[in-house]
Amino acid sequence: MTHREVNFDGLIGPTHNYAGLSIGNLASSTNQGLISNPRAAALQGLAKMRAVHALGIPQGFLPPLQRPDLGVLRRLGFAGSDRQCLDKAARDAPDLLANIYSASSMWTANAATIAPSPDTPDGKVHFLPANLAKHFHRAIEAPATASALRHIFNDPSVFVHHPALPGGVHFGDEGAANHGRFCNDHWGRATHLFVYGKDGARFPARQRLCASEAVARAFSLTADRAVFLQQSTAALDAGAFHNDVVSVVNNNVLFTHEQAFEDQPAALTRLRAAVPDLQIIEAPASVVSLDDAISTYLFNSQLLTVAGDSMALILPAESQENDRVRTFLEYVEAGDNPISQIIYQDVRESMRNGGGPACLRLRVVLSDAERAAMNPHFLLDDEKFTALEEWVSTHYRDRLHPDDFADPALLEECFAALDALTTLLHMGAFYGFQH
Ligand code: SUG
Repeated sequence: MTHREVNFDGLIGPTHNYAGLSIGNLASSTNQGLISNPRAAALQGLAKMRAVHALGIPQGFLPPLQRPDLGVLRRLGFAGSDRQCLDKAARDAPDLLANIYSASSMWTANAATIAPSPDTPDGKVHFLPANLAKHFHRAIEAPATASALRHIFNDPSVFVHHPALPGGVHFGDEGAANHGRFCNDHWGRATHLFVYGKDGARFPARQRLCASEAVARAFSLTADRAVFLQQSTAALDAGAFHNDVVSVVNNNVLFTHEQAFEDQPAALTRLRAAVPDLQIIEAPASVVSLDDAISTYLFNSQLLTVAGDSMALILPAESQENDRVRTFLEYVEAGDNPISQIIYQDVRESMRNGGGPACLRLRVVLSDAERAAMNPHFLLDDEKFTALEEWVSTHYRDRLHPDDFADPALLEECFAALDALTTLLHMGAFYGFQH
Protein backbone atom coordinates (compact mmCIF):
# COMPACT_ATOMS: atom_id res chain seq x y z
CA MET A 1 0.00 0.00 0.00
CA THR A 2 1.37 3.42 -0.91
CA HIS A 3 1.39 6.13 1.74
CA ARG A 4 2.16 9.76 0.95
CA GLU A 5 2.53 12.87 2.99
CA VAL A 6 -0.13 15.50 2.39
CA ASN A 7 0.59 18.99 3.70
CA PHE A 8 -2.45 20.81 5.06
CA ASP A 9 -1.60 24.49 5.18
CA GLY A 10 -3.61 26.99 7.13
CA LEU A 11 -5.38 29.28 4.68
CA ILE A 12 -4.43 32.65 6.17
CA GLY A 13 -7.54 34.45 7.37
CA PRO A 14 -8.72 38.03 6.67
CA THR A 15 -7.76 39.29 10.15
CA HIS A 16 -4.02 38.51 10.06
CA ASN A 17 -2.49 41.18 12.29
CA TYR A 18 0.35 42.12 14.62
CA ALA A 19 -1.05 42.33 18.15
CA GLY A 20 2.03 41.03 19.99
CA LEU A 21 0.12 38.31 21.80
CA SER A 22 2.82 35.63 22.11
CA ILE A 23 5.32 35.94 24.94
CA GLY A 24 8.56 34.10 24.11
CA ASN A 25 7.99 34.58 20.37
CA LEU A 26 10.41 37.41 19.56
CA ALA A 27 8.90 38.30 16.19
CA SER A 28 5.42 38.62 17.71
CA SER A 29 6.71 40.94 20.47
CA THR A 30 9.00 43.00 18.24
CA ASN A 31 6.38 43.67 15.59
CA GLN A 32 3.52 44.48 17.94
CA GLY A 33 1.43 47.35 16.59
CA LEU A 34 2.72 47.21 12.99
CA ILE A 35 0.21 47.46 10.17
CA SER A 36 -0.29 44.04 8.58
CA ASN A 37 -1.33 43.21 5.05
CA PRO A 38 -3.78 40.27 5.27
CA ARG A 39 -4.18 40.13 1.49
CA ALA A 40 -0.42 39.79 0.90
CA ALA A 41 -0.16 37.30 3.77
CA ALA A 42 -2.80 34.99 2.29
CA LEU A 43 -1.34 35.25 -1.22
CA GLN A 44 2.15 34.42 0.15
CA GLY A 45 0.68 31.39 1.90
CA LEU A 46 -1.02 30.24 -1.31
CA ALA A 47 2.19 30.76 -3.30
CA LYS A 48 4.02 28.48 -0.86
CA MET A 49 1.29 25.83 -1.22
CA ARG A 50 1.64 26.10 -5.00
CA ALA A 51 5.42 25.60 -4.71
CA VAL A 52 4.91 22.37 -2.72
CA HIS A 53 2.23 21.18 -5.15
CA ALA A 54 4.60 21.88 -8.06
CA LEU A 55 7.04 19.37 -6.51
CA GLY A 56 4.39 16.69 -7.04
CA ILE A 57 3.36 16.59 -3.38
CA PRO A 58 -0.38 16.59 -2.64
CA GLN A 59 -1.49 19.80 -0.96
CA GLY A 60 -4.52 20.43 1.18
CA PHE A 61 -5.67 23.26 3.40
CA LEU A 62 -7.42 23.93 6.68
CA PRO A 63 -9.86 26.85 6.43
CA PRO A 64 -9.46 29.92 8.63
CA LEU A 65 -11.46 29.69 11.85
CA GLN A 66 -14.41 32.02 12.34
CA ARG A 67 -13.01 35.34 13.51
CA PRO A 68 -14.11 37.33 15.37
CA ASP A 69 -15.04 34.50 17.72
CA LEU A 70 -18.23 35.99 19.12
CA GLY A 71 -19.04 32.72 20.87
CA VAL A 72 -16.08 33.34 23.18
CA LEU A 73 -17.30 36.87 23.93
CA ARG A 74 -20.75 35.52 24.82
CA ARG A 75 -19.26 32.87 27.10
CA LEU A 76 -17.40 35.71 28.82
CA GLY A 77 -20.69 37.39 29.61
CA PHE A 78 -21.14 39.82 26.71
CA ALA A 79 -24.70 39.75 25.46
CA GLY A 80 -26.93 41.22 22.76
CA SER A 81 -26.54 41.27 18.99
CA ASP A 82 -23.14 40.56 17.40
CA ARG A 83 -22.61 44.30 17.04
CA GLN A 84 -23.60 44.98 20.66
CA CYS A 85 -21.23 42.26 21.95
CA LEU A 86 -18.35 43.76 20.01
CA ASP A 87 -19.16 47.34 21.08
CA LYS A 88 -19.35 46.34 24.75
CA ALA A 89 -16.06 44.41 24.55
CA ALA A 90 -14.38 47.36 22.81
CA ARG A 91 -15.54 49.61 25.66
CA ASP A 92 -15.07 47.34 28.71
CA ALA A 93 -12.34 44.85 27.75
CA PRO A 94 -10.56 46.14 24.65
CA ASP A 95 -7.64 43.71 25.04
CA LEU A 96 -10.01 40.84 24.35
CA LEU A 97 -10.60 41.99 20.79
CA ALA A 98 -7.12 41.11 19.50
CA ASN A 99 -7.59 37.62 20.93
CA ILE A 100 -10.98 36.91 19.38
CA TYR A 101 -9.85 38.45 16.07
CA SER A 102 -6.50 36.60 15.90
CA ALA A 103 -5.84 34.69 12.67
CA SER A 104 -3.41 32.40 14.53
CA SER A 105 -5.07 29.17 13.31
CA MET A 106 -3.01 29.74 10.13
CA TRP A 107 -0.09 27.97 11.89
CA THR A 108 -1.47 24.48 11.44
CA ALA A 109 1.70 22.80 12.72
CA ASN A 110 0.03 23.62 16.05
CA ALA A 111 -3.38 22.23 15.09
CA ALA A 112 -2.81 18.63 16.18
CA THR A 113 -0.45 15.68 16.50
CA ILE A 114 -1.03 12.80 14.11
CA ALA A 115 -0.17 9.11 14.09
CA PRO A 116 -0.54 7.65 10.58
CA SER A 117 -2.08 4.20 10.12
CA PRO A 118 1.17 2.15 9.86
CA ASP A 119 1.98 3.25 13.43
CA THR A 120 -1.27 2.46 15.25
CA PRO A 121 -2.55 -0.93 16.49
CA ASP A 122 -5.97 -0.46 14.85
CA GLY A 123 -4.45 0.55 11.50
CA LYS A 124 -6.34 3.89 11.50
CA VAL A 125 -5.08 7.47 11.27
CA HIS A 126 -5.25 9.12 14.70
CA PHE A 127 -5.66 12.87 15.29
CA LEU A 128 -5.23 14.64 18.63
CA PRO A 129 -5.91 18.40 18.49
CA ALA A 130 -3.52 20.57 20.50
CA ASN A 131 -4.98 22.44 23.48
CA LEU A 132 -2.57 25.40 22.92
CA ALA A 133 -3.20 26.25 26.55
CA LYS A 134 -0.36 28.71 27.09
CA HIS A 135 -1.89 31.67 25.25
CA PHE A 136 -5.53 32.71 25.33
CA HIS A 137 -5.73 33.63 21.62
CA ARG A 138 -4.46 30.16 20.71
CA ALA A 139 -6.32 28.16 23.37
CA ILE A 140 -9.66 29.28 21.90
CA GLU A 141 -8.69 27.66 18.58
CA ALA A 142 -8.81 24.10 19.91
CA PRO A 143 -12.57 23.28 19.84
CA ALA A 144 -13.08 24.71 16.34
CA THR A 145 -9.92 23.04 15.03
CA ALA A 146 -11.15 19.72 16.42
CA SER A 147 -14.46 20.12 14.53
CA ALA A 148 -12.66 21.14 11.34
CA LEU A 149 -10.50 18.00 11.50
CA ARG A 150 -13.60 15.84 12.06
CA HIS A 151 -15.31 17.55 9.13
CA ILE A 152 -12.36 16.94 6.77
CA PHE A 153 -11.37 13.45 7.94
CA ASN A 154 -14.90 12.25 8.44
CA ASP A 155 -14.85 8.51 7.82
CA PRO A 156 -14.75 6.64 11.16
CA SER A 157 -13.68 3.42 9.45
CA VAL A 158 -10.24 5.00 8.76
CA PHE A 159 -9.92 8.11 10.98
CA VAL A 160 -9.95 8.36 14.78
CA HIS A 161 -10.34 11.72 16.55
CA HIS A 162 -9.16 12.06 20.15
CA PRO A 163 -10.23 14.99 22.31
CA ALA A 164 -7.62 17.67 23.13
CA LEU A 165 -5.76 17.02 26.40
CA PRO A 166 -7.51 18.32 29.54
CA GLY A 167 -6.04 20.42 32.32
CA GLY A 168 -4.90 23.61 30.58
CA VAL A 169 -1.22 24.49 31.04
CA HIS A 170 -0.68 21.42 33.26
CA PHE A 171 -0.91 19.38 30.06
CA GLY A 172 0.13 22.18 27.70
CA ASP A 173 0.29 20.71 24.19
CA GLU A 174 1.30 22.57 21.02
CA GLY A 175 0.81 19.76 18.51
CA ALA A 176 3.07 18.72 15.66
CA ALA A 177 5.42 21.70 16.15
CA ASN A 178 7.12 19.64 18.88
CA HIS A 179 6.86 16.27 17.17
CA GLY A 180 8.74 14.44 14.43
CA ARG A 181 8.21 11.08 12.78
CA PHE A 182 11.21 8.99 11.72
CA CYS A 183 10.77 6.20 9.18
CA ASN A 184 12.54 4.83 6.16
CA ASP A 185 9.76 5.95 3.92
CA HIS A 186 6.33 7.35 4.64
CA TRP A 187 4.71 3.90 4.80
CA GLY A 188 7.13 2.21 7.18
CA ARG A 189 6.29 1.86 10.86
CA ALA A 190 7.78 4.91 12.49
CA THR A 191 9.55 6.09 15.62
CA HIS A 192 8.02 9.26 17.03
CA LEU A 193 10.10 12.06 18.51
CA PHE A 194 8.36 14.20 21.13
CA VAL A 195 10.18 17.35 22.26
CA TYR A 196 9.09 19.01 25.49
CA GLY A 197 10.29 22.09 27.33
CA LYS A 198 11.09 23.23 30.84
CA ASP A 199 10.72 26.88 31.75
CA GLY A 200 13.83 28.89 30.98
CA ALA A 201 15.27 31.87 32.85
CA ARG A 202 13.66 34.22 30.33
CA PHE A 203 10.70 32.48 28.74
CA PRO A 204 8.17 29.81 29.81
CA ALA A 205 7.93 26.47 28.02
CA ARG A 206 4.71 25.67 26.20
CA GLN A 207 4.98 21.90 25.68
CA ARG A 208 4.94 19.75 28.83
CA LEU A 209 6.56 16.30 29.04
CA CYS A 210 3.38 14.89 30.63
CA ALA A 211 1.42 16.19 27.61
CA SER A 212 3.77 14.54 25.11
CA GLU A 213 3.53 11.30 27.09
CA ALA A 214 -0.27 11.50 27.08
CA VAL A 215 -0.33 11.97 23.29
CA ALA A 216 1.95 8.94 22.81
CA ARG A 217 -0.33 6.93 25.13
CA ALA A 218 -3.46 7.98 23.24
CA PHE A 219 -1.83 6.71 20.04
CA SER A 220 -0.78 3.44 21.77
CA LEU A 221 2.83 4.00 20.77
CA THR A 222 5.01 1.41 22.47
CA ALA A 223 8.08 2.52 24.45
CA ASP A 224 10.43 1.43 21.63
CA ARG A 225 8.54 3.68 19.19
CA ALA A 226 8.51 6.96 21.15
CA VAL A 227 11.49 9.06 22.21
CA PHE A 228 11.07 12.07 24.51
CA LEU A 229 13.78 14.72 24.38
CA GLN A 230 13.98 18.03 26.20
CA GLN A 231 14.39 21.15 24.13
CA SER A 232 17.47 23.10 25.25
CA THR A 233 16.65 25.97 27.57
CA ALA A 234 19.26 27.98 25.64
CA ALA A 235 17.11 27.64 22.52
CA LEU A 236 13.91 28.42 24.45
CA ASP A 237 15.44 31.54 26.00
CA ALA A 238 16.83 32.63 22.63
CA GLY A 239 13.25 32.63 21.30
CA ALA A 240 12.63 29.08 20.02
CA PHE A 241 9.16 28.79 21.55
CA HIS A 242 8.52 25.58 19.57
CA ASN A 243 11.10 22.93 18.69
CA ASP A 244 10.31 23.33 14.97
CA VAL A 245 12.14 26.66 15.13
CA VAL A 246 15.44 24.78 15.66
CA SER A 247 15.01 21.34 14.05
CA VAL A 248 12.98 19.42 11.48
CA VAL A 249 12.56 15.69 10.71
CA ASN A 250 11.77 13.89 7.47
CA ASN A 251 12.04 10.13 6.91
CA ASN A 252 15.32 9.19 8.62
CA VAL A 253 16.86 12.70 8.46
CA LEU A 254 17.14 15.13 11.37
CA PHE A 255 18.11 18.64 10.26
CA THR A 256 19.00 20.49 13.43
CA HIS A 257 20.91 23.22 15.18
CA GLU A 258 23.68 22.09 17.51
CA GLN A 259 21.88 23.64 20.48
CA ALA A 260 18.34 22.45 19.80
CA PHE A 261 18.23 19.80 22.55
CA GLU A 262 19.34 19.84 26.17
CA ASP A 263 22.65 17.93 26.47
CA GLN A 264 22.58 17.38 22.72
CA PRO A 265 25.31 14.69 22.47
CA ALA A 266 23.43 12.46 24.95
CA ALA A 267 20.07 13.28 23.30
CA LEU A 268 21.36 12.28 19.86
CA THR A 269 22.86 9.06 21.26
CA ARG A 270 19.40 8.11 22.54
CA LEU A 271 17.90 9.00 19.19
CA ARG A 272 20.48 6.93 17.25
CA ALA A 273 19.65 3.93 19.42
CA ALA A 274 15.94 4.31 18.60
CA VAL A 275 16.41 5.11 14.89
CA PRO A 276 19.27 2.88 13.68
CA ASP A 277 19.72 4.43 10.21
CA LEU A 278 19.32 8.01 11.43
CA GLN A 279 21.08 10.71 9.39
CA ILE A 280 21.84 13.92 11.24
CA ILE A 281 22.60 17.20 9.50
CA GLU A 282 23.67 19.55 12.27
CA ALA A 283 24.52 23.24 12.03
CA PRO A 284 27.39 23.99 14.43
CA ALA A 285 26.81 27.02 16.66
CA SER A 286 30.20 28.34 15.52
CA VAL A 287 28.84 28.54 11.95
CA VAL A 288 25.20 29.49 12.59
CA SER A 289 24.42 30.99 16.00
CA LEU A 290 21.10 30.35 17.73
CA ASP A 291 20.25 33.99 17.09
CA ASP A 292 20.88 33.57 13.35
CA ALA A 293 18.83 30.37 13.30
CA ILE A 294 15.91 32.02 15.11
CA SER A 295 15.93 35.30 13.19
CA THR A 296 16.04 33.50 9.81
CA TYR A 297 13.94 30.42 10.69
CA LEU A 298 16.50 28.25 8.87
CA PHE A 299 15.13 25.12 10.56
CA ASN A 300 11.49 26.13 10.27
CA SER A 301 11.72 24.78 6.78
CA GLN A 302 9.70 22.10 5.05
CA LEU A 303 11.90 19.06 4.46
CA LEU A 304 10.06 17.13 1.76
CA THR A 305 10.67 13.84 -0.02
CA VAL A 306 10.51 14.56 -3.73
CA ALA A 307 11.80 11.52 -5.62
CA GLY A 308 13.36 8.35 -4.27
CA ASP A 309 15.67 9.35 -1.43
CA SER A 310 15.99 12.94 -2.60
CA MET A 311 14.63 15.81 -0.49
CA ALA A 312 13.76 19.46 -1.06
CA LEU A 313 13.98 22.14 1.61
CA ILE A 314 11.51 25.03 1.47
CA LEU A 315 12.90 27.93 3.46
CA PRO A 316 11.80 31.47 4.27
CA ALA A 317 13.45 34.22 2.18
CA GLU A 318 15.04 35.53 5.40
CA SER A 319 17.41 32.49 5.31
CA GLN A 320 18.70 33.58 1.92
CA GLU A 321 19.35 37.12 3.09
CA ASN A 322 21.65 36.12 5.96
CA ASP A 323 25.15 35.41 4.55
CA ARG A 324 26.14 32.89 7.22
CA VAL A 325 22.89 30.96 6.88
CA ARG A 326 22.90 31.02 3.07
CA THR A 327 26.52 29.81 2.99
CA PHE A 328 25.64 26.96 5.36
CA LEU A 329 22.70 26.02 3.13
CA GLU A 330 24.93 25.98 0.04
CA TYR A 331 27.25 23.64 1.93
CA VAL A 332 24.31 21.37 2.84
CA GLU A 333 22.98 21.35 -0.73
CA ALA A 334 26.39 20.33 -2.12
CA GLY A 335 27.06 17.79 0.65
CA ASP A 336 26.66 14.05 0.85
CA ASN A 337 23.10 13.96 2.20
CA PRO A 338 19.57 13.61 0.78
CA ILE A 339 18.91 17.40 0.53
CA SER A 340 19.32 18.20 -3.15
CA GLN A 341 17.04 21.19 -3.68
CA ILE A 342 16.82 24.48 -1.78
CA ILE A 343 13.76 26.66 -2.44
CA TYR A 344 13.27 30.09 -0.84
CA GLN A 345 9.73 31.34 -0.35
CA ASP A 346 8.53 34.78 0.74
CA VAL A 347 6.22 34.30 3.73
CA ARG A 348 7.22 37.59 5.37
CA GLU A 349 3.78 38.53 6.66
CA SER A 350 3.60 35.29 8.66
CA MET A 351 7.28 35.48 9.63
CA ARG A 352 6.64 38.83 11.36
CA ASN A 353 4.45 36.85 13.76
CA GLY A 354 7.02 34.08 14.22
CA GLY A 355 5.51 31.68 11.68
CA GLY A 356 7.74 30.22 8.94
CA PRO A 357 7.02 27.69 6.17
CA ALA A 358 6.92 24.72 8.58
CA CYS A 359 4.58 26.47 11.04
CA LEU A 360 2.07 26.97 8.25
CA ARG A 361 1.57 23.28 7.52
CA LEU A 362 0.26 20.13 9.18
CA ARG A 363 1.70 16.91 7.75
CA VAL A 364 -0.76 14.05 7.35
CA VAL A 365 0.59 10.76 5.96
CA LEU A 366 -2.24 8.95 4.17
CA SER A 367 -2.60 5.83 2.06
CA ASP A 368 -4.34 6.20 -1.30
CA ALA A 369 -7.48 4.69 0.23
CA GLU A 370 -7.36 7.10 3.20
CA ARG A 371 -6.89 10.06 0.86
CA ALA A 372 -9.91 8.89 -1.09
CA ALA A 373 -11.88 8.65 2.18
CA MET A 374 -11.27 12.24 3.27
CA ASN A 375 -13.40 15.19 2.20
CA PRO A 376 -12.07 16.00 -1.31
CA HIS A 377 -12.99 19.68 -1.09
CA PHE A 378 -9.97 20.31 1.15
CA LEU A 379 -7.41 19.07 -1.40
CA LEU A 380 -6.10 21.66 -3.84
CA ASP A 381 -5.34 21.73 -7.56
CA ASP A 382 -4.37 24.51 -9.97
CA GLU A 383 -7.95 25.57 -10.54
CA LYS A 384 -8.67 25.88 -6.82
CA PHE A 385 -5.43 27.79 -6.20
CA THR A 386 -6.54 30.35 -8.78
CA ALA A 387 -10.05 30.52 -7.31
CA LEU A 388 -8.62 31.07 -3.82
CA GLU A 389 -6.25 33.79 -5.04
CA GLU A 390 -9.19 35.61 -6.61
CA TRP A 391 -11.24 35.16 -3.45
CA VAL A 392 -8.44 36.66 -1.32
CA SER A 393 -7.99 39.58 -3.72
CA THR A 394 -11.73 40.30 -3.60
CA HIS A 395 -12.35 40.02 0.12
CA TYR A 396 -9.18 40.89 2.05
CA ARG A 397 -7.94 44.27 3.23
CA ASP A 398 -4.37 45.28 2.46
CA ARG A 399 -3.94 47.17 5.74
CA LEU A 400 -5.00 46.14 9.20
CA HIS A 401 -4.07 47.50 12.61
CA PRO A 402 -5.28 46.11 15.97
CA ASP A 403 -7.21 49.40 16.48
CA ASP A 404 -9.40 48.38 13.52
CA PHE A 405 -11.02 45.59 15.56
CA ALA A 406 -13.55 48.03 16.99
CA ASP A 407 -14.76 48.75 13.44
CA PRO A 408 -18.10 46.91 12.90
CA ALA A 409 -17.51 46.89 9.13
CA LEU A 410 -14.62 44.48 9.69
CA LEU A 411 -16.95 41.89 11.23
CA GLU A 412 -19.29 42.12 8.23
CA GLU A 413 -16.35 41.80 5.82
CA CYS A 414 -14.94 38.76 7.61
CA PHE A 415 -18.22 36.87 7.65
CA ALA A 416 -18.89 37.77 3.99
CA ALA A 417 -15.44 36.44 3.05
CA LEU A 418 -15.90 33.17 4.97
CA ASP A 419 -19.40 32.73 3.56
CA ALA A 420 -18.05 33.15 0.02
CA LEU A 421 -15.27 30.64 0.78
CA THR A 422 -17.73 27.93 1.80
CA THR A 423 -19.67 28.42 -1.45
CA LEU A 424 -16.52 28.52 -3.58
CA LEU A 425 -15.16 25.26 -2.22
CA HIS A 426 -18.45 23.47 -1.55
CA MET A 427 -17.71 23.31 2.17
CA GLY A 428 -21.34 23.35 3.32
CA ALA A 429 -22.39 25.43 6.33
CA PHE A 430 -18.92 25.16 7.90
CA TYR A 431 -19.07 28.19 10.19
CA GLY A 432 -21.21 28.79 13.26
CA PHE A 433 -22.59 32.09 11.93
CA GLN A 434 -24.04 30.19 8.94
CA HIS A 435 -26.33 28.08 11.12
O1 SUG B 1 1.95 30.62 18.64
N1 SUG B 1 2.28 33.51 16.69
C1 SUG B 1 2.28 32.06 16.78
C2 SUG B 1 3.31 31.48 15.85
C3 SUG B 1 3.22 29.98 15.77
C4 SUG B 1 4.34 29.38 15.01
N2 SUG B 1 4.18 27.98 14.92
C5 SUG B 1 5.17 27.07 14.96
N3 SUG B 1 6.37 27.37 15.36
N4 SUG B 1 4.89 25.86 14.61
C6 SUG B 1 2.53 31.61 18.21
O2 SUG B 1 3.34 32.25 18.90
C7 SUG B 1 1.40 35.73 17.09
C8 SUG B 1 0.09 36.43 17.25
C9 SUG B 1 0.20 37.90 17.54
O3 SUG B 1 1.16 38.33 18.15
O4 SUG B 1 -0.74 38.61 17.15
C10 SUG B 1 1.28 34.24 17.21
O5 SUG B 1 0.31 33.74 17.74
